[in-house]
Amino acid sequence: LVLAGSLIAGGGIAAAQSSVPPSGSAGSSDWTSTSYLTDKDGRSLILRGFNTASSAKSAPDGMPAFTEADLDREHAAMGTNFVRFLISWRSVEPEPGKYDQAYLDRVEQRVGWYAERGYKVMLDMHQDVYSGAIMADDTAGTGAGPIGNGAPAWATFTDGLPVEKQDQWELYYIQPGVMRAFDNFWNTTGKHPELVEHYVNAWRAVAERFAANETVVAYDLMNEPWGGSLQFGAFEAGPLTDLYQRSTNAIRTVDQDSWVCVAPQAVGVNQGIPSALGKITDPRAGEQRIAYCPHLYPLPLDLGDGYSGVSKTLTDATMQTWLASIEQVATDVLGGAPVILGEFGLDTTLPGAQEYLDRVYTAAREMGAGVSYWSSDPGTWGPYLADGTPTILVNTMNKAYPRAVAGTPLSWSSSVDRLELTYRTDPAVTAPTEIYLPAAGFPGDVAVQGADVVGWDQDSRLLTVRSAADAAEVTVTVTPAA
Ligand code: IDC
Repeated sequence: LVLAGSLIAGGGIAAAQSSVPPSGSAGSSDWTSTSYLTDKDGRSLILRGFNTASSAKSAPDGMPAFTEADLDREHAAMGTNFVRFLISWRSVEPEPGKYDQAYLDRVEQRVGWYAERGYKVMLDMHQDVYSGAIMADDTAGTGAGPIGNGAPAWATFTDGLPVEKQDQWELYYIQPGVMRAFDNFWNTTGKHPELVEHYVNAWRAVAERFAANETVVAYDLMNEPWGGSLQFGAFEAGPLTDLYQRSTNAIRTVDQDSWVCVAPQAVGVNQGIPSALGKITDPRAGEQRIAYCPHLYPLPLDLGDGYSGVSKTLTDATMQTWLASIEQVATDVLGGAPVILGEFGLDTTLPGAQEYLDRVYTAAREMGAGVSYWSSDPGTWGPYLADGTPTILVNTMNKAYPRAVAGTPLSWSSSVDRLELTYRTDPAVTAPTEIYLPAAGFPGDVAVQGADVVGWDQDSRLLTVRSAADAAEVTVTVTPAA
């Protein structure tokens, strides 16, 4: 991402960075987030899945080119339990104040596919470079143009400033017309206070539809926020935090239980720079349900290098600062929010790709973070090429993991034929702990230590176990039966 490179290296926004609060602890590798998203039974969820999909961004009907058969293949081959499902403002609110219920029907149908297979869904209000309407073309009238996606055309005000063709999509972010569209959206120009209001109300319309839906567990309020002429502290602690608070308040008027997920400014923070996001207060009765869903895109990988040599050294350094930054926001700012790594990904054919994937999944496991990989779209970044050939992602994803834990996970690990999970029990949770075990390492019966087997279903590959009622802390070990 050249843009991040020039912003970071150029120091043009160094002044804004000084308003970033000092980092708390130094991102120790044994950091475990203190909280998890929970299901209706109160079990902690460990979420693994994909972003589905980039193909939705400019589709006229707003739907990804991802069929129920594609989901079946993913489910059988990788045992995923989570999706970050892309939705868009232009599809939700195609005309000011008119919410497209037929679009929400289509989203609900897809959510139904996931529900049938036991998944949890996070709806992601996606945008890249504001809107498809930043450049005139035959689809720009709907906001579904070929460059950019997200906002409807009626909410796109470039004020006649130019948007020139760029070789890399990220570079559109600093085109004058795009900068102005964001400045108008955030009302930095003082001319469009109505736009954020519309955005907030669009979220309320979505939440109204999915409030009673147990499969939709989270709302990712805005993909990769960009502040236009406001950056870092001036943006994140200002209009971004404000939009998150207002959206949260609006969602809570119709939906008390879904998690609200917030992300930092993308440029810079995706590459490990600290965030200046402010606290969001959840008005719901009971525990806060605010989650933190940052992205991870180390600069060398984004520029097309593999995970080797200098690029690896720099990526490792990024990981260190990124972890510290994420921990600081989740713990100190958001008060112990669960973390979902909303996006990370790379071209899986690059040298060192396997090692990088393993490294990130290990970090996510140690943090207790959910993960949605970018993305399920066919190609070398995804699990399958266009002709259906699997990439290294399929085997990388298809690992044993606890999905729903009757308490708070303290640590877990797995190899091909062994899973170990330690958790603090929660007497209020009566549902069993659920563990996914792939066929490769667990072809037949299983041996379980530390808990009683409730069920083992070799079709769904789900093992359910229950621990002794009086145990405060439990370690469960699963291996293939001898
Ligand atoms: C990319 C798609 C690419 C598309 C581009 C612009 O892979 O085909 O042209 O978006 O819409 C992000 C974004 C995510 C990007 C992804 C990979 O959130 O939308 O998808 N990425 O570039 N941030 C960093 C990387």
